[in-house]
Amino acid sequence: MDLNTACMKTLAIILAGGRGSRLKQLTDYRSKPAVPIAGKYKIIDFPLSNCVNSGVRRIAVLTQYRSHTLNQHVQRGWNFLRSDFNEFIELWPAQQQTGEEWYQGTADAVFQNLKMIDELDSEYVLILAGDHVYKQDYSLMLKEHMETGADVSVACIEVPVSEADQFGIMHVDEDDNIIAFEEKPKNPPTMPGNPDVSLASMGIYIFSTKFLSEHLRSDALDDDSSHDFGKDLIPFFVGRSNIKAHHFANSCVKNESYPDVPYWRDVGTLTAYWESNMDLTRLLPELDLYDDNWPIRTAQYQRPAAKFNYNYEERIGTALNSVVSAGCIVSGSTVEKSILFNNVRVNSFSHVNKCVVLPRVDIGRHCRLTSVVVDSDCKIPEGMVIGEDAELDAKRFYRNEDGITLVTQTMIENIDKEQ
Ligand code: ADQ
Ligand code: ADP
Repeated sequence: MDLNTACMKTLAIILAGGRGSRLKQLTDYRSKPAVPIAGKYKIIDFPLSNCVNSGVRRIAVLTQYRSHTLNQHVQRGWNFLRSDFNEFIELWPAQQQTGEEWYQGTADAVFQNLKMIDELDSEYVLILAGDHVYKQDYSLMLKEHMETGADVSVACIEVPVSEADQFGIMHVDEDDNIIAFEEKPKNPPTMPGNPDVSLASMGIYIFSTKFLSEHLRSDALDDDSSHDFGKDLIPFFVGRSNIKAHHFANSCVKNESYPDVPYWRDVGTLTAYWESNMDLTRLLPELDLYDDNWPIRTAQYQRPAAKFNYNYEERIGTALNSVVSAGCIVSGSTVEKSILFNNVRVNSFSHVNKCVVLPRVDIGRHCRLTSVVVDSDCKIPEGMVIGEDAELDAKRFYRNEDGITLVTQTMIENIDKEQ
């Protein structure tokens, strides 16, 4: 089978049901794949764009936890594929297809949809997480999967050993056969000859459909298991099946400015979230969003262009080293090393520094915000200072050990009530 046909005969399943609780109150009302990122996107736009750009255009998005804005986003922004060309993006919410239970874990989420998967008559299944930021050409991973004749291919990347306890960690032999796999090990093993680095699973898997379907129905997952790919299914295959590691460097879409950096982020924590947004304000970000050859798509609404009102007397009213999205108005204030999502207002005499400001936020006059993540729809009252008094911030908002403060609408309302 040629590669084009193989891509057309691949079903991508995007697991988008998890909460991502380490993002704190940012995922109180939305699942992690629905978290806004990089000025105008949601995290799920990355795997979705990768699929479309790779030629894998039969896509099921499996949703469960707080999926309202995720559903809205996918329905409004991603409904352009043509079913008469056998291309689609469908939402597959948990719907108790196989019993009384909602999705128990990631493998169970796929298991509960096996009837639909079988009916689609696809040759391969590509399993993806809905909550990673990266650019990957899945067709290159599929090519390798076909060439090696593997039953399962697991995409992997080298991570610092200090972070390795957050991932599935593997050992491979010289032919990239996976010979050991442990999910989130307390004492992560390192790569041979390199004590600083471990080889981590990216939670991206390719299976032959028949193989996956047989094993999900068989006793690979007993009743006591957590029904999870990383915890149960992948370790089960080690030593039993032909399970191969696919190195992300072989299929990542390269940034010309950083040809040796395979960019991939699981923006799991508030600091990681803040940092990955901050990266985009650098002179040369590691993530290239301006590459026309690999566009990242999203839901687009009708919005006017961003506007900047300069106060010539006071000499303020501009944005420096910042990313400012459509519909924003920066008026008589300074925005520095920050990222403003759609429809943000920054009013006179305010200073916004190293902040991530989500859609529709209104920052009143005379505010000073430093290293703050402001959740969508917040109204920051006139004169409020955030990011300068750690103790006060910890009382009113969520402030983490790295000095990043998260401000949500509920937190602001609670301050109002106390006063
Ligand atoms: P984690 O990211 O910790 O580890 P998990 O929390 O299960 O795994 O999330 C994987 C994806 O599945 C996420 O996109 C999440 O939204 C989704 N998901 C979680 N529960 C779901 C459910 N019940 N229904 C539908 N979707 C659900 C995994 C692997 C590790 C690997 C890391 C890489 O298990 O081996 O190293 O990903 O980040
Ligand atoms: P968030 O995840 O914080 O809610 P979004 O910007 O995606 O961020 O907004 C959520 C929803 O708000 C969107 O799905 C859409 O329904 C609505 N929305 C946002 N901007 C507009 C707009 N300009 N016109 C119409 N609806 C909008």
